[in-house]
Amino acid sequence: MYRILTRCRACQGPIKQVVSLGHSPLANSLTATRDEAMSLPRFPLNLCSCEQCGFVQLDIAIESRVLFEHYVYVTPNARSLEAHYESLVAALDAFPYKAKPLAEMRVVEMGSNNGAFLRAIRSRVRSVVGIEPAKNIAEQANLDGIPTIPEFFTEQSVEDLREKVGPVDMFVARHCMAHLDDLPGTLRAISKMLADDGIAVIENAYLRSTLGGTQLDQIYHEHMSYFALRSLSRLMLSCGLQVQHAHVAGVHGGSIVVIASKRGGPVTSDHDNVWNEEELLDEELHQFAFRTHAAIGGLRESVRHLLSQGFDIHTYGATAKGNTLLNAIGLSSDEIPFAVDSTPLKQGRYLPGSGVLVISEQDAARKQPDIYLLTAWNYAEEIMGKQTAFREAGGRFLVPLPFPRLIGKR
Ligand code: DWN
Ligand code: ZN
Repeated sequence: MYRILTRCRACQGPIKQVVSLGHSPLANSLTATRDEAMSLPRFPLNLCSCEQCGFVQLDIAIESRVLFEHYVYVTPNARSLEAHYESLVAALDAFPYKAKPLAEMRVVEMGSNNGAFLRAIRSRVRSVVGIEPAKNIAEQANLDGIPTIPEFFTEQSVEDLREKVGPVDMFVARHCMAHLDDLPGTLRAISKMLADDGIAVIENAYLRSTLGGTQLDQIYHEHMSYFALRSLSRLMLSCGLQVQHAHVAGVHGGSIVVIASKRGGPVTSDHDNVWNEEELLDEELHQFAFRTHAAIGGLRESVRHLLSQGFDIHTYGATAKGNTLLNAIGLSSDEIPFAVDSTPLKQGRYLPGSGVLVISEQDAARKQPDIYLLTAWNYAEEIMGKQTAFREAGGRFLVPLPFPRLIGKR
């Protein structure tokens, strides 16, 4: 069901530990009962880096089938995501080294979830197809009109998929490359899916943003790899893909977007800017490890202090990130009874390790706490925007990272 890594998944060099978050259950393994949630198996959560190529990764890989075959994460409706899709499409349109205009491109996205990005780009391109391993979510995407193949995209399945939908002019992988144990195999498969003049677009949480923002909650078992431009470029090159563009977008706390091709060629000035800023990554990792311990201790003390003053605290967002946080701090439903989340698949279920019950935003309106611990901090603007009545009535938000901050007036 899992394997422990002693060597780098990118280059096979030796890996060393950067920081440990102890043992944690799988972040999206929400359960039907509180007892189940409290007795889930826990796995080590150690962030490591490669001594040879600098690639940052966990030293454990849980089997994909266990993590993703029945998935509860559904891309939420959010204005900030819509705005991001728009600017991503604009960046693809402006990318000067592509062989054909967007309007002529056949686009395939792996890990396409409910098809939110494909829906956003559909009117600008020739065709779209999603490939999504979570059968429950792929089925919904199909019903909603986004053609989606319910399969894992792997080196083994690529020939078959190329038959069905290839060759592809633009292959998109957003926030799923971190989820793969066989990253080199998947990158080789992407290269095989592409037409000779096609482009690959990869987006993922950016390591420097994770480190700079002390986003220790980005560390959980689904996130097996943590991406920076230099180490990713090296790996992609060894798999037949040359990076020609990179920029950092604001979504999910800071995400790197790279555009690569099989033929290679000139690189954009944005690429060089990102590249040049990665000089001190080793030192940033070291500082992150140090701040992580302080952040966990600080948040634990802050929450305990608020509880001892008699404030009720619920979390806003039944996020994977939040589950890392609750488990690292050691909080359970004794302290935090409810987590609010808009995803129907999560509602009525219990958070792994903490046993917190997930309720809908409608139910939450009827039992509001004094303070929401904002575990979906990447959607702070829309959530706080939705909750103006709560705030006007004196409710406050506790933003956990990079250090605890209370927002709102008593
Ligand atoms: O990489 C991954 C990222 C992109 O998504 C996955 N491995 C898992 C997942 O991580 P997460 O659960 O930490 O993701 P989010 O995007 O921070 O989740 C936001 C959660 O907040 C969703 O469950 C929906 C919920 N939400 C809400 O209740 N009300 C979101 C919005 C915008 C809202 O208004
Ligand atoms: Zn390596």
